[in-house]
Amino acid sequence: MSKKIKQLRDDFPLLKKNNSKSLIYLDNTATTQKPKQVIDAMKDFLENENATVHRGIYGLSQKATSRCDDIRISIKDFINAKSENEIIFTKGATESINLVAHSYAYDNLEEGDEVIITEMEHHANIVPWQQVCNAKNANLIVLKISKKGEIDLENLKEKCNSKTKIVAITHISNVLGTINPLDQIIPYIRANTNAVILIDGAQAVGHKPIDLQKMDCDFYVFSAHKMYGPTGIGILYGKYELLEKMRPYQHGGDMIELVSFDKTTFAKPPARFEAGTPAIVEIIGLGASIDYLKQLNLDEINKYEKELLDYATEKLSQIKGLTIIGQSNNKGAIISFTLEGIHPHDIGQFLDEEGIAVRVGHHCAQPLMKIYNVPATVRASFSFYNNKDEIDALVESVKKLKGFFE
Ligand code: C6P
Repeated sequence: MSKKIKQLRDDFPLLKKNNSKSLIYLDNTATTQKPKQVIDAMKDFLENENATVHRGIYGLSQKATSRCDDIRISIKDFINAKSENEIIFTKGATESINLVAHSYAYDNLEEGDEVIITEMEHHANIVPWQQVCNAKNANLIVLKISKKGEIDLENLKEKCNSKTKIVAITHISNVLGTINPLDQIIPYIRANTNAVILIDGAQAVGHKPIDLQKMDCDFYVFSAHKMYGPTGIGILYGKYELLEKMRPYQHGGDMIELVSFDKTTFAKPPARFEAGTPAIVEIIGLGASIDYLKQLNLDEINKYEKELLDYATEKLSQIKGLTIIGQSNNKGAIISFTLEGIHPHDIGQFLDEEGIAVRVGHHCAQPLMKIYNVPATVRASFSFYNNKDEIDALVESVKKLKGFFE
């Protein structure tokens, strides 16, 4: 670990707090901790600059408006979108996917059309498509994954055809950790279908550099709270030529051009998709988290998090009866496992008593649990502020628990 990465932990107040035992936080896939820079930016805005946006002629409001406009540009640069008008503020990845399902899919799917997802999707990237397919008599096609937890590319080739209208795939699985080979998948879909492609980036942004012009998807979604920002704010990126043709998701203030009692015309994107007063303080927090990430070297962060993953994989694999679910060669720093004879919830509870926070359960991926024939898993997920000592503590605690059962 470089000195710079090691020092970053000091930016996170919650990790410094010492109750009876210090916290070992290994639930970064659910939500990351927040650096002081994000907390301070939000506090400072509330204390010194709070005002509404897009609605005030007075200086304070204009300043808030221009800060939010600047943050939209900063996000555009961070993910290398073509224009800031392709960046829509939503509540998070879930709302972003629902927005596309409602504003794009309901209008464009016809009976017999097909929407492709994969077996490793989070519920947020299953249920919206399932519901729109039900409503439009379209078919939800689910791509198979291998035992290791990788998308079966042959199956993708078999399933892509002229009926394929939408393909929605996760960038990184929140359970298996698999990083999907989008550099192979997206060009194949482009060459063989006219489908629009949505990538669920909830587990990727903040962990690796994202270049959307290079990736060439149509929609990309993510949540600020998984990238060191606040909850309640996220992003939908959409290619402008698609957004321009989509109808609004919600109606109300700020998304209109002209309103009369007879009819309404709508603003151009992104405003068209941002009805109501936005989550201004959260946007400020997201802006600060992007600034924070921009001063890091994400390639270096990615390498370090992979080092933690490899270390944890090696150590956990040595425990007899422990099975790692998701063994792709290309993984984000997420490790799910089961332990023979001990229910994941009991493991989670024991680890909590040891001061270790992991997630247990189905991780909002019930179909995936069924595929692996497990009721639930224990999931440890790492960030750059974690270290090998914490992994050692996790491993020792799992061994200790196992000892009680022997
Ligand atoms: N996964 C987890 O513990 P929201 O809740 O909208 O911020 O993100 C939804 C979402 C979408 N896609 C993926 C791949 C995700 O991992 C998540 C959130 C959390 O795994 C909470 S269930």
